[in-house]
Amino acid sequence: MSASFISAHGGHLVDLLVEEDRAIDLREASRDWLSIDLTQRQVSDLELLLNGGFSPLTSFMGRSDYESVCQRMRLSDGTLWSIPIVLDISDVVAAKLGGGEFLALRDPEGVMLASLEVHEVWQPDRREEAELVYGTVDSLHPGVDYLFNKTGSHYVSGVLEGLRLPVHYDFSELRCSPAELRAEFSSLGWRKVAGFQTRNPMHRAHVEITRRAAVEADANLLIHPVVGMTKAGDVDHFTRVRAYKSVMSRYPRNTAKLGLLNLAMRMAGPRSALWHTIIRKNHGCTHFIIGRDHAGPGKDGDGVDFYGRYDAQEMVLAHEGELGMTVVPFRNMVYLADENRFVAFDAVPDGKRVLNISGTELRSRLTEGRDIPSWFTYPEVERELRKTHPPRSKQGFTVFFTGLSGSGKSTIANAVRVKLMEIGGRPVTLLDGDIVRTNLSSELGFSREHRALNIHRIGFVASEITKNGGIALCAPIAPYDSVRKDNRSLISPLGGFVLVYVSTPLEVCERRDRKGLYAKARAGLIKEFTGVSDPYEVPEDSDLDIDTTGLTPEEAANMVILHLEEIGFIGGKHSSN
Ligand code: PPS
Repeated sequence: MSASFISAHGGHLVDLLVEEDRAIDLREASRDWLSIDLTQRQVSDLELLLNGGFSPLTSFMGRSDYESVCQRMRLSDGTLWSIPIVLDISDVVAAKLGGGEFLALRDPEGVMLASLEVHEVWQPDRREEAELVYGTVDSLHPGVDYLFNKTGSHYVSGVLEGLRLPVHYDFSELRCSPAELRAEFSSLGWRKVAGFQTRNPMHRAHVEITRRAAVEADANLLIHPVVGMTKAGDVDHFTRVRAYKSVMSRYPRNTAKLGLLNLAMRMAGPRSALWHTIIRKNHGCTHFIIGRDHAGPGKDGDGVDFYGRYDAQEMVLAHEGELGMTVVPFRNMVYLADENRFVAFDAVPDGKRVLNISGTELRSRLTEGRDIPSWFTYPEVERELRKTHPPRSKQGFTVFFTGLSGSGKSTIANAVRVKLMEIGGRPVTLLDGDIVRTNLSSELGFSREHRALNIHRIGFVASEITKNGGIALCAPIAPYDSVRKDNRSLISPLGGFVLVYVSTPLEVCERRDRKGLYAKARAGLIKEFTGVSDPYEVPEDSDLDIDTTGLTPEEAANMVILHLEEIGFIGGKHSSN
């Protein structure tokens, strides 16, 4: 089952994929087994276990390896390993396992990827794991958040056999296994290879660092970005990979190779850096480039960085000999404006003008459609970033009107719709309360649960419209604050979300009583009527409040249009109108 591949780069490479006959037997036998559908992170871990990216691991860790890794960064046999690789399961699944059973491990579509003969099931102390591995129990740390909020209560381990590797439909030519990379380096005669890990688009400073690293180490380059789970808010991997492909021509011909790594990052700073180095060794590297704040998760609740800027470098440097890998450390690079070159920040000559653009500044330049200087980003990279990060005037957005029945939501939303259609450039969809209740939620009533479900459905449709660059105008009562907030957090990352509170007072709505519903509600003929016999939670996070008592629909709609202009979603120099 376990083949080996010896090369100049690293040693024994684990291969857990079984022969076809065995795979057929396991698939048949699995009909009687318990199955678990793996999460995205578990699929990534499994892929690297099966293809040897995690050598010398031959399965998800058992309890003694897990505890030893947490406590002393070593497997129980003493081998250096810094991150627990465990298979978490729910208490419901755990309760069905006593040991000796087989588990079928499936991808989210149900395809069986591996079998696990269960040897151990245990309940870890997650708080202790967080303290030891991440050095914190602060849930603002994405690794801790995952451990506390998205991890099953038990871990399971045993003998792992791989039936097939997870399927990837994107960039398959760039997803090279450790064995493939080692073979390629060997056939190319690359004796020294410096690996570079990133989860960001490569700007000019990254290219400068890697080029210099190659010269310094007298090595070829493996540009090895992570395309598995990275940090929330990162540029999506599709955009990044198109950008990496375009930037490869910036390296001297045949000196650098691009490969993608389906790793689920843990953002554990120094411990992650050590892990990343071992993984790169398995992929045929002899050197590993480590810059500032490697695998850093940002700041904690007190605004302090979780790890020191160069902790990761120091950690790996301290274990270089044992790892059999050479670290190529880099300090933070800055641009010397008058000399058109990059230098380490601590090597800037006195009095020289230094330029730098932070990630936040870059995002705001993209959002506002402002220039990105070519000293910072190569034009081919900028082009790719702009495709998926258009300026606000080209992004989709949702205007979510909320307010009592008869407050004027539908009237304003309709007037805004017409005005936006007149401006043109983006498709507009009106999701009015009544329209939705007829077409999407016809089976729902007005209980708390049904109203929440109705608003979540509207939010889902609006999120799809927003994601695809359209405009969604929603006009339900949406009486509950938490449900409105769910929609904001669903939609905001995909484009704009503007909450308009149509604050027309109940007396005015009741006086208008266009549909005669208030009269019926007062007479007890309609139950759970908002404002009369059911609550309306006034929003405290509205972006715009409109009381239609003394306004014409035209005036109210104009307020919305002006607000959209003010925040950049209509107009602007990159707008098509
Ligand atoms: S909710 O709470 O957001 O799910 O409500 P919504 O989907 O906007 O539906 C409100 C419209 O349904 C009519 N209607 C009622 N409203 C409130 N409470 C009760 N019990 C009720 N029964 C029927 C009413 O016409 C609302 O339409 P608008 O356009 O808001 O007047």
